[in-house]
Amino acid sequence: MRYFNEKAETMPREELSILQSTLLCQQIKHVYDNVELYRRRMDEKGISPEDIKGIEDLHKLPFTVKADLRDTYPYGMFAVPMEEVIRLHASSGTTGKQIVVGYTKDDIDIWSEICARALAAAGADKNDMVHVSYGFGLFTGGFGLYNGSEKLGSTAIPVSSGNTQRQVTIFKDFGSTVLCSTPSYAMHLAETMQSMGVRKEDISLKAGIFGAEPWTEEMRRKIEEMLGIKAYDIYGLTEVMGPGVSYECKYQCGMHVNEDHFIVEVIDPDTGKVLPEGETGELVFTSLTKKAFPVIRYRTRDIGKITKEKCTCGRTFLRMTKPMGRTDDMLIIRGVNVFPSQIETVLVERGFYTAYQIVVDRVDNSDTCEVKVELPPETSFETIGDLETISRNVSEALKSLLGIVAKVTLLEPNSIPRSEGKAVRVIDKRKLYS
Ligand code: DLL
Repeated sequence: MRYFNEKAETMPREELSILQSTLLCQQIKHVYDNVELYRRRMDEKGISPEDIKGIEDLHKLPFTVKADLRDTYPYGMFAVPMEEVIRLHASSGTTGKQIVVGYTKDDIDIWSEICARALAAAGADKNDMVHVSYGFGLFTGGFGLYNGSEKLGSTAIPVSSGNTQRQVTIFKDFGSTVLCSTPSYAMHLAETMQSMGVRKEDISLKAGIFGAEPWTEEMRRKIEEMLGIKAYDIYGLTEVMGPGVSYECKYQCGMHVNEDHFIVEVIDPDTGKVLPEGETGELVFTSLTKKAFPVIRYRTRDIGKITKEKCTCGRTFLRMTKPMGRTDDMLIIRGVNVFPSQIETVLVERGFYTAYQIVVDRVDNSDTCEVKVELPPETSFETIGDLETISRNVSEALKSLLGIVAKVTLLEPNSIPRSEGKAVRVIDKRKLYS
């Protein structure tokens, strides 16, 4: 059993609650004293830091939403003087202003530790070569896993994203053993390996740590098979820290939330009511130890659920499910709610594992949906003769399993552009008209 910090990761839950309560009280005082928005919100609700005596009082505090972080751009939510901030990162938001976050030296130490925990849980140690293909820059992925690898003492290979053939050569020549990338980029690397004639037996990869975008169990199995590795999920977001907020252990049954640094709640996204363990809703995080940019009850818009059931690995931290999507990712197609990840499940189960894109439009006031999917490179010519039947079958599966009417277009291998970071899965043209 591998832990990076056994004491913290296996702490009895009663002890953890006491620790969380102590840290929460300190954090609330810190934000009340140092961040105008938190102070104003609490004053408006008639709450003072003294009213927060422990985690049982968390629900009294107001939520924080993305707009709050945007409205205070760039540094309005920073809770320490700039001289204590040693690093900035920013969210990769495609709309509106970015969200800028800061870290003190202690914040970076904590972030490094939680990423080291994730690497250790995936079986990495000092002897490993950690190949980091997440982008290095304002995006948190690259530096997060890089810091984690250094903290663990393994050898970091900070390749960043892009130049995919070169990455395959590095696998072979440098002996990379652990790959850190988005799952879609891992798939692209696997395809590139195939096209270069490099077999999984020719490289030394044994594990991958994949996150930053939704991916399905079916995709996990495919990546594991193609690269000959065990694929682990990792979750996080810029606003809360970056990667490492939660991480998977070798039992791959949900991601352990680093509860000595974050409190997670699940709420009903419509009413804001806190939901009981096991119910699906929006994930909300409070940072307990982060000093430069602490968030209190931050609404992530990610949809998931949590369980406190004991995990065979011995870690006591509760587990969250792989987020199935974001509240703002959910497509409503002719009134039917569907997440892109559900479409991915249907496709991968039917052998379409490489790349796909969902194009939603509105024609004559009615929603249309086209699922463009690439044929796998190994498709034989006999099958190609029957393209129409294949697309009809996939279309019927989408209709019967998800209730959506979609036109399925089969494309030649490699016709959908690959992303080096987060994959673009959905093109919703309806947004252009609103
Ligand atoms: O994606 C941080 C990260 C880097 C996580 C590397 C894991 C690995 P942002 O760019 O701010 O930060 O995007 C955060 O990505 O709210 C989720 O919607 C999504 N996301 C992150 N991890 C997962 C995951 C980084 N494992 C947003 N599964 C989050 C599904 C994920 N979605």
